[in-house]
Amino acid sequence: SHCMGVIPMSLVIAELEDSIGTITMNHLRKHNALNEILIEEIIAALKHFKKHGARVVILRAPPGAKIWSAGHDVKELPLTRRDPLGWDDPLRMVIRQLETLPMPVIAMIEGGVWGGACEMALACDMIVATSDVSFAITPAKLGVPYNITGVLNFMNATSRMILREMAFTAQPISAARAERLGMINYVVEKEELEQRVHTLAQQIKQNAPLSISVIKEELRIMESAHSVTPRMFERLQGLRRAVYDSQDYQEGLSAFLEKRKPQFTGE
Ligand code: YXS
Repeated sequence: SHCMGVIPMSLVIAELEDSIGTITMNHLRKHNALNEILIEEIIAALKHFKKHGARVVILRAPPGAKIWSAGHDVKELPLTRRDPLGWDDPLRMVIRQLETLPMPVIAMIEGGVWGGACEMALACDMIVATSDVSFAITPAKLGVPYNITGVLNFMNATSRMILREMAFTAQPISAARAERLGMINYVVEKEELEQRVHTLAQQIKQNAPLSISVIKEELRIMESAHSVTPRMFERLQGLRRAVYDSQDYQEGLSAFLEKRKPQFTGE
């Protein structure tokens, strides 16, 4: 459709033009931390684009952003005795929306990508990043027991040794290294970013949307085809509960909020 439309929102700018939907995460004061409102608006934009026949979606921050997204809003994580990443957590919801959207989503990245935002970027269908970008998997830094679907999403994005290095050190890796590892499609200089993403979007747009959507859904189903028995699942959930009930989990969150280094004791 040729409808040009900007949907009025507060933390996100959503535009649909010539069958390309663009979502700009625009909550700069909080470095686009993935809070409930920002996620709701991203999901609303994705649904609007699907309804209006967009062929491809671009997910970005404003041009020149220093942080693409600081990840889950730490202030929205439960302090204890509740799963920090349960089924209805906003981060889980937006990742499921991105994965089940019938059209491809290109993550157009400038600035740092942290924690849950790293999983959100990897839940997109392609990633184009500028050379300043870094990706960090941060649960171990905060004492968060990541959830099993999230870990599977990371597993589908990189190799055994790299995922363990990123998860256990919680250190960012550069876009150049991520590209060498095949985690992202392109690293480009800032001035090339718009053009490179636009070229990909145009190439996708001229192909058959029904074919693309069924291939995307086949990939999603096959990537998640792992036989985990109820017994195995419940054992992992029990292990996760012990972590989010731990002192270390509370220490991780408090240290972040108090802007100090955490002292983890293993309790
Ligand atoms: O001091 P004020 O109150 O203005 O707030 C500061 C930060 O606390 C806040 N902020 C956040 N608030 C909630 N959730 C966040 N993820 C978050 N990140 C930042 O924004 C204000 C400005 O931040 P500041 O002063 O640190 O800015 P900066 O330019 O010095 O540093 C930017 C960052 C992004 C490098 C730095 O803010 C940072 O390291 N943020 C946390 C990145 C991170 O570890 N994210 C993971 C969040 S937890 C998550 O995603 C999952 C649960 S998990 O960890 O399991 O993957």
